[in-house]
Amino acid sequence: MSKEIRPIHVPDIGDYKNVPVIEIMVQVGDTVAAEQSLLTLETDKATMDVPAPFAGVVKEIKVKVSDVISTGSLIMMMESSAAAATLTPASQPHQSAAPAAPQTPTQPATGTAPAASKVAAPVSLGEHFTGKSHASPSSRKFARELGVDLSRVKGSGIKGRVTKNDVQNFVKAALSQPQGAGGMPSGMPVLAMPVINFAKFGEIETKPLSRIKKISGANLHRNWVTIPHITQHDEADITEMEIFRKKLNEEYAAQGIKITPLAFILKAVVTTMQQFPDFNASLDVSGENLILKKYFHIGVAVDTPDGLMVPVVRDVEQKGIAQLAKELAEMGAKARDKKIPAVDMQGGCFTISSLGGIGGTAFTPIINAPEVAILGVSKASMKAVYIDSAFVPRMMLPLSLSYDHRVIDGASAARFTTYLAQVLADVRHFAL
Ligand code: CAO
Repeated sequence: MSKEIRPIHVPDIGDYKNVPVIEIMVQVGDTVAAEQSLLTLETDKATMDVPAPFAGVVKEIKVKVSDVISTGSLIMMMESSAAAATLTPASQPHQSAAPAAPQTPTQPATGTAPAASKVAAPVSLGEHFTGKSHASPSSRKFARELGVDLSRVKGSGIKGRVTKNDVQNFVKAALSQPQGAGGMPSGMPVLAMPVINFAKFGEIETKPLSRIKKISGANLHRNWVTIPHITQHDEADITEMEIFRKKLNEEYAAQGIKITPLAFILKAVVTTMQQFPDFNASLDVSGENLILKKYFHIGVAVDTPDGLMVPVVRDVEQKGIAQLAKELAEMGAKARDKKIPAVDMQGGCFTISSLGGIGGTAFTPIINAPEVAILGVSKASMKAVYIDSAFVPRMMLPLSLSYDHRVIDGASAARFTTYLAQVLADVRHFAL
């Protein structure tokens, strides 16, 4: 049987031009059947698979994910046998509808694409309106075969598209859930959230979550369920620090710099991290090693109208209080104006979440992985503190340190907050 290497072109896809490739389903060397999906394209409305016009072996792939292609573009070279060389009628490009819906009507051939016409005659490309979860037809089929509910799979493809790999990873993760004796899931099963029609109980309004909330929500959820959190609470006597801060504020007012307690806390945290290097670390992917960092970049949670953002102040150990105060104010303003570039939110070693300007006495901040600890700061207040046989009024600052118990022991955490409180009580420690 004679073999022949033949080009595969994009068949007629109607009026669509420069359509991005979002998934390539085959690799060089793969043997494919006629009609098997080779790659998926996505228009702004739909996805469509380009099927193999004949059975054969993939010899060369001429495009990659994100390339844009149109009718007639060369996508692959395939070796066919003489027997397989005849195009099957089904190899025409075809359009299809949403996964839940059956096929849409076939589009007429345009006959305007000479390259495509070498491979395929009239066209009917499958358009898959993907509903809630975006996925190519082949990924949907794959998910259906495995009984996977696509709405539960997080897509890693372009625009959050669910790929076959995502479906595979979802199944792997499900199978690796801890099993008890007899292969039964251990412990209590996690119940699915009930679907409640709130309108039954009174008037409601539906407000979509902001983009920032959706992104931070997914990260917070992962960190909360995968990191064993403990929160250590303490109080720092910042009476002297506050006297000094007010003096500094008078000095720097002319330069327009406002110094809040946060600048001191930032500096005190880094002074403490220098004494406790395990707090400036991340677990590596194997979970068997700690990566210790020699730089001190601190993330600061900023409350914005669209949700929480965590810009990073770099090289805190090299900066003075006034400089830090200036950067904090600029960073907060930029975050609220949505002008923080992504790069300024990367590389943090530790995070501070300060609710001190608002109120509260303590809270449980969620660790910002891959960091191993986060400091929550609540509102300082005057308290009667028993010192040298008498109650004296002192300004006390509440601290809440959440830490990853896989990396940090409770005793280390208590030592960390104790030392941090000492540094804040006497900021001359900054100079040590
Ligand atoms: N105790 C008492 N007063 C405090 C304080 C504390 N711990 N921290 C700040 N203050 C005071 C400041 O001195 C300032 O007082 P004046 O207006 O009288 O000068 C006032 O509170 C407001 O401070 P601020 O909040 O504007 O400034 P900041 O430097 O303390 O904080 C920033 C900056 C960006 C961290 C803050 O604006 C912010 O967004 N905080 C919220 C962070 C958040 O949402 N965390 C939760 C994350 S988990 O969802």
